[in-house]
Amino acid sequence: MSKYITTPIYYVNGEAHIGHAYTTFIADTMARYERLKGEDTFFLTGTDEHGQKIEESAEKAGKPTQEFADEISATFKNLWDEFGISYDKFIRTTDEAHMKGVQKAFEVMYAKGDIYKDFYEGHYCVSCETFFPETQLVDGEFCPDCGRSTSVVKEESYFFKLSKYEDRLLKHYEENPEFIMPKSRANEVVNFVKGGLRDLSVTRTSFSWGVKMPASINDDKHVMYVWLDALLNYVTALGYGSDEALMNYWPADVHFVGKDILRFHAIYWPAFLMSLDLPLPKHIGAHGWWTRDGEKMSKSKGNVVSPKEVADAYGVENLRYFMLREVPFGQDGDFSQRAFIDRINSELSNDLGNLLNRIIGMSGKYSEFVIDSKDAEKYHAKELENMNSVLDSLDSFMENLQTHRYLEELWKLFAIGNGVIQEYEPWVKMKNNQEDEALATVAVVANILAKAAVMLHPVMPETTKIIANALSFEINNESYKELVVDKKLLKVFTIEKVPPLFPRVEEPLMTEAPKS
Ligand code: ME8
Repeated sequence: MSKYITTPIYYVNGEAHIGHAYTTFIADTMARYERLKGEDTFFLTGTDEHGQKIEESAEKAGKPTQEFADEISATFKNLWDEFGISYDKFIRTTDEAHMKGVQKAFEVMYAKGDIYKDFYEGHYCVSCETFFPETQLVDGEFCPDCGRSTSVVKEESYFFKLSKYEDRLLKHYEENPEFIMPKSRANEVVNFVKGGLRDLSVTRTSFSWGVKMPASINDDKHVMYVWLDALLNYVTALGYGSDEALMNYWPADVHFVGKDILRFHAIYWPAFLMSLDLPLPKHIGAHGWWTRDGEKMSKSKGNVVSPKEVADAYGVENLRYFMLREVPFGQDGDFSQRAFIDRINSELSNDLGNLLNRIIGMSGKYSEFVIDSKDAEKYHAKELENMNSVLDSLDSFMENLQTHRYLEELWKLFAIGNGVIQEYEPWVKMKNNQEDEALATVAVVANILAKAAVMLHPVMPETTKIIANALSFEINNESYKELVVDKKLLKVFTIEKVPPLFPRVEEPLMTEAPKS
């Protein structure tokens, strides 16, 4: 079976911030997790480059729009490369193949009678790239989503018959209760649809920075609405409308998105797919919003957290761990250096780092860095059983996108490991001529650490590689099967010394955000 995992494609009107990094980290973790399990996985990310917002941002920057888009798109791609994000494709909506695919989709919908020409009169929020009827505005003027002032739009437009799909959408939500994850977010979508869907304006005539109309329709003054263009990236990336080469990955398993764009993914996107006679994605995973020290991040406040700055100061893998551990998927989260430092010191440094150091220390002292698991079962059947039940529980947390529960549960392994050492005191046993018992304890703990490293790998890929090297094994699908699925132990292995992986952090390593 294959798996297909996506992030939103990010607008190129500014550089990445911590919220973009969060979505990308979760998606990357999920993709790595599926690969570890041996699934043939395709992971897509990229940039969303058309629309009025980008055109205006480029103008403000005094640059030709394409050049501006090229530059910002590259900052995203470079950042993900620097962070080791394991995407299989980085799509740009200005790619020729993508634009061809969008035109093809438009033609298919048009031929089906799902697109018709009319006249749009209403309001438009450039920042959200969204149309709003007057009845939805706040104080008759402001965007109900972002609060910014909207502009009046009166123009000829092609419309997509969204209203036609109302019943089918409702039926789909009902029959697929896990379509929207977490389930708690489904209500807002269902209520929105039940409130009645208006047909969606899918072209614009008042600016030109968008995908051109298909030649067959011959109506040059229109360009495609940016959300129609953008959503289609999930299939054009697989070759829809061009070579179709990767369409076997469709439908997507999870589209990861922030809650701000759930409506587009859970309403418009499935309706477009129904019109195109393509299967619907299995899950839309909508996560919550990150604030900084309890405040909304914004450029004007100057409190936007730059993921690069955090990663430079604290390490990108510590950041991945923190973000995925800190918030239940779907809920809002707060970035504070205090909370981050606490998790580094207590969970990474104390629970995990110390355990590794103890194994290195004890194996060096007692057995010249060679570990033999021959007596592990004999002396530690109970701990091994506890360890196995933790390992068995992990999969469902990850498959339900509950990364915080996954990590919380995984950390029980370190508690078991540290607990065994404390209880059995191998240093006492060594003195009392109970060497076999002492070495069995060290072997059990080393094995616990090995299995934990395998399961932590999707979250902290490089760090766990170092742990695996220290225990003389490699993390891959084979070791996953052997150690996690078949519950085997590493038999005889040597320990390689490594410097401490998680030095304690005493003081914040970045300047604090300006307080408002
Ligand atoms: O919406 N907290 O792009 P975008 C959590 N191009 N997540 C955040 C965040 C925050 N404070 N800020 C941003 C778009 N995000 C469209 C998407 S998809 C076909 C088109 C993340 O650059 C979150 O994933 O505004 C959110 O959905 C996304 O960035 C919005 O990125």
